[in-house]
Amino acid sequence: MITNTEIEKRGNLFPNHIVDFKQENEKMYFTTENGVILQLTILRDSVVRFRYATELVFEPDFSYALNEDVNLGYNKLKVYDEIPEYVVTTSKLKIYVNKSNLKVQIANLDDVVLSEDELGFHWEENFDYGGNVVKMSKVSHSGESYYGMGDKASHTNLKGKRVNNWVTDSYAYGKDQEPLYKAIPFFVGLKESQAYGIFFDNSFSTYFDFANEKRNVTSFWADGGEMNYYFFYGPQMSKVVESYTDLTGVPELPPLWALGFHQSKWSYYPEKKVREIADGFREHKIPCDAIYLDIDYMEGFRCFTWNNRYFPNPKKMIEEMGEDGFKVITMIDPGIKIDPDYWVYQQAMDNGFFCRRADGPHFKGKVWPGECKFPDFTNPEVREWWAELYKEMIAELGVAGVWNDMNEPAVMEVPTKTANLDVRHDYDGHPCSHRKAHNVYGMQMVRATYEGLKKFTFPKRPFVLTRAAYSGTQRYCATWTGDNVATWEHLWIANVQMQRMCMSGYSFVGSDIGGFAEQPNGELFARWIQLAVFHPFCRVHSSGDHGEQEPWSFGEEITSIVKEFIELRYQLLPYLYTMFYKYIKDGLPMLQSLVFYDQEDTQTHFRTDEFIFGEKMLVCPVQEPNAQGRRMYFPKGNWYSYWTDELLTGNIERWVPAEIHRVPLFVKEGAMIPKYPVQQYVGEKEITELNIDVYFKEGTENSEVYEDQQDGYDYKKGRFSLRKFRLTGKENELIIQQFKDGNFITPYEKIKMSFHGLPFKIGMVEVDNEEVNPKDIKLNGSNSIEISKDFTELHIFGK
Ligand code: NBV
Repeated sequence: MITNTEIEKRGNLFPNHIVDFKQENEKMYFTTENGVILQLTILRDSVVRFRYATELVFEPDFSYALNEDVNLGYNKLKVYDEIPEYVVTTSKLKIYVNKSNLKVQIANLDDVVLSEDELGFHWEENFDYGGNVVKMSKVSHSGESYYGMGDKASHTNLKGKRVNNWVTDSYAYGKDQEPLYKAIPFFVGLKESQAYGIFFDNSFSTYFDFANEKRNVTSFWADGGEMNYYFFYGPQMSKVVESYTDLTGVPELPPLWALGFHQSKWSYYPEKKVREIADGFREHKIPCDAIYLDIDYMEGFRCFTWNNRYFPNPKKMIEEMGEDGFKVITMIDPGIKIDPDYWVYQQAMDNGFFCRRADGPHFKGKVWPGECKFPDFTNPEVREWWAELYKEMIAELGVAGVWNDMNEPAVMEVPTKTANLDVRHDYDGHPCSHRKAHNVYGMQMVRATYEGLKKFTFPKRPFVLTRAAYSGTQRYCATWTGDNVATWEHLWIANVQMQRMCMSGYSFVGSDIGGFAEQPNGELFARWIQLAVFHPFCRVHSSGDHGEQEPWSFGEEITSIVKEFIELRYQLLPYLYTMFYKYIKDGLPMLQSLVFYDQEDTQTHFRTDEFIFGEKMLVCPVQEPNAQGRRMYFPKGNWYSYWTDELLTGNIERWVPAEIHRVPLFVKEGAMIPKYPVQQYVGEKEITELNIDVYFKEGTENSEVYEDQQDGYDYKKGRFSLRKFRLTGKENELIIQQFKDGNFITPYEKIKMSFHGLPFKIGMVEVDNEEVNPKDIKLNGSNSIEISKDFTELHIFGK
């Protein structure tokens, strides 16, 4: 890795004084005497784009990261020509552009500086490849913190770290190892309680140095392309992440089964084995919705083929699995075996779909099938062809989802682990080398896969999973964190990676539960399950060469613990689904690091372990062996123990018990947590009653429950049901108001409310202002009642 100092020594170039200013609506151009142009675009009052050209020329404006439906528009834009700077103001920000050196300072309306150029934009000409190494350095203040950046296996707060974004097959990676599988060049900065974000939209290898090399400098740079970054202002972290997520997009709702439990291994084959695993789940009564087929289902690792000896009749097997409530997910890799008799290879050859080297020959690389060629997924025609290849697998055989592996692309037996840098790509009509296309290659592959699945699973929703990702990939698919290891340290890593990905706009994420490489013991496996049932994507996967990793592989005690937690996940499905709905509606991350939950509390700035699941549950995994409990921090608010209903105050660190069958799990006071009965798979049972756990609070709290048909697209036409609850607790009363939206008729008629922490015994109950005879409303003991689902106000009075 090149260091800052090395680069500086090699001759940096800097903008000099501004000689021209021009404004075209939301775009402003500041031109310096030595040919640098800063194009400043106001996207929203709190979202500003900075783009720099050298030699007076901008590259064509194109990015794979951006969402087409981004919200644009601002309330106010004024530019003042002052000395010594231009001042651009919106209704949220003041941007100062220095006339003598083009340095930028961004402040809020109270003139609190949020981001300040240190050296600012500078560059170095790249003699090997042409173009520039483009760089930006900003002042870093003591007490300033940094979060986000995708899948980095480091402390959630990146202060003091340097990271590199170059998507890499990182088998058995370690803590702090760089680079990893994803390139998400977006961070959230937190300075004196003010949050801002920076997204450096540049697909070349990018580097971020968070006050690592110099204590007071944070810098980022790229091996090529443009200095092109977006600045987002909070002041709340949630606002920053929402704005970034809006810019780069969200997925559509997944089918509900995709939020169930999934079981995978490299590899389950032949068919008999797959059936055996499926039967194992049903025999143990452990819920499971999907079973994965890894590369061995293919014929000689040829994508879109089946090994007939292992799977003589995939359609029949998939059908039968379907009758038992299982979906089958298959793997597809990017490498296409060089085999003149193989139709996929022939088609790609005939159409010129494979990537070429600089001088013309095809790029070849060794992967599982042996020598392979690689489709250029940055060519839209190739993506269309690739999408069509899924027709048989999905529409005819009934495969429900696909995982794209090795799409960095990973290449074996070469030190770089990937394609040669001179490999050419179409880049959607902006031809370039692999230096620029590498980080988006996997993203474009999985985009094509998604298009295919969307078409062929219709009218159902697609499910796609990727290993490699660049910003924006969240629009197409879920992702997993690659080849981790069955160690306690990796349990810690999984926890921070999930929080970090969620903070980086990518919520549909999970780890290989139990670890991919090596073998977990029962305790580690159980602890990992206790964490991962709270991750948006929940799948056990392992390399399989070290033994079994099914939920029942570790003896009776562990099996029953694992079963209990997977059951809990199934109970919480409506809560998880509502989280997902909020993620795509508002860009709200499904998991929140404590700093995200309460940035005002400096105690949260360096916490890694605890996180908020959805908006109402606090989880803190146990990350070491033989623990009877652990210390954890409770953020602001009051929290009920999920296990005992004990009410604990926040803003304090304390020891909590957590024997092997318990994970520290707490519910926010005032929360209403919806639950379904345990099912062996999504759709097994008709939901005849919605259960809501109501956690008493003196004061007011809002909760929501989103439901729809759990699959298909009717929800987009208004066929969804959104229940918004407002709970108000008083000394001797509890009022729950319901506001409904959407016209989906939920299958159940009743809602059963179970009350936790009620400070009084239920006396009189009024529904919609009418006193109800307790017999009619079915008072179940003293702490739960059943009422008709469409009430607008439930009023409970103490005795
Ligand atoms: O296809 C085999 C594995 C897969 O199980 C794993 O999940 C991927 O991350 N794949 C990597 C290739 C082999 C890795 C050693």
